Amino acid sequence: MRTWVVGDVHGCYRELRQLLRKIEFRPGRDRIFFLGDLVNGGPQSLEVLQWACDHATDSVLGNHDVHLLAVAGGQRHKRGKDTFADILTHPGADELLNWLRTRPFLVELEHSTLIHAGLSPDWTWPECRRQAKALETHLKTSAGKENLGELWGDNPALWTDCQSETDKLRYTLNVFTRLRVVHKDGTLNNEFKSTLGECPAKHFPWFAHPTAKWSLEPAHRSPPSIPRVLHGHWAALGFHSTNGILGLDTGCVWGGFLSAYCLEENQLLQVPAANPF
Ligand SMILES: [Mn+2]
Repeated sequence: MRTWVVGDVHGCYRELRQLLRKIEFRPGRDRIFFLGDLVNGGPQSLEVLQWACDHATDSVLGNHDVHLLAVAGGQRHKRGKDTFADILTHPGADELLNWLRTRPFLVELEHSTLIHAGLSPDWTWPECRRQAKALETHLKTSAGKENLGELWGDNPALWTDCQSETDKLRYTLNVFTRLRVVHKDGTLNNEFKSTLGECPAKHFPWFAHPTAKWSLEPAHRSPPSIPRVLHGHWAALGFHSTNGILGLDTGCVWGGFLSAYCLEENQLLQVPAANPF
């Protein structure tokens, strides 16, 4: 069995098909995990979501996936730049959206953990797991479905400022789907999207915060060659590998590449965007 982890597809179905050909994807031999943001931005969100629903072993949820769920449920307005109208009008939309709604925010494989964006420096590994599970469970309830809109917003930006369950869920959604850099005091910065070199003063990439609780106590006793955490979301970072953290959003929708990483063979495969800018 080969385990492939695929970076942010964003509706780029043509590139996904090319990547699967390059992998020589065979159901039964290969399992595919997506790092979230399956949809939006590219031209074929419906086809990507359908393929993932039918063939992927799993996908973690990204910010664009959750935005789609909120628009479909009437809790958020569609934005002019959104390109997932094809899903909303599809006769099979309910089944596809239900599959998406029941995806996790954190997937643990034998040696590796998959997330879309980041981990909070204020969480130990058990807390990372607990918060992901709490948010997943919430989204599956009818109250969670109907009140998805209340999970939008930047505050509380500090874990210790969360006072209610809703605060914790909103903070958790921001950590798992929007985070790139954190202030050294642990405050989430949900706006920064640029390159590592432009990281704001007194901030660290989430995976390099020097006192992050999860980093002090490894989740897995991984062989050094196998990445401990794989994430997407940070296209400006590009392919990035440091201290067992692997970033796989290589900006396909922005004219970059679509990437897949095989955990068993430590192999990176990429295809270029069909329409490079
Ligand atoms: Mn994202």
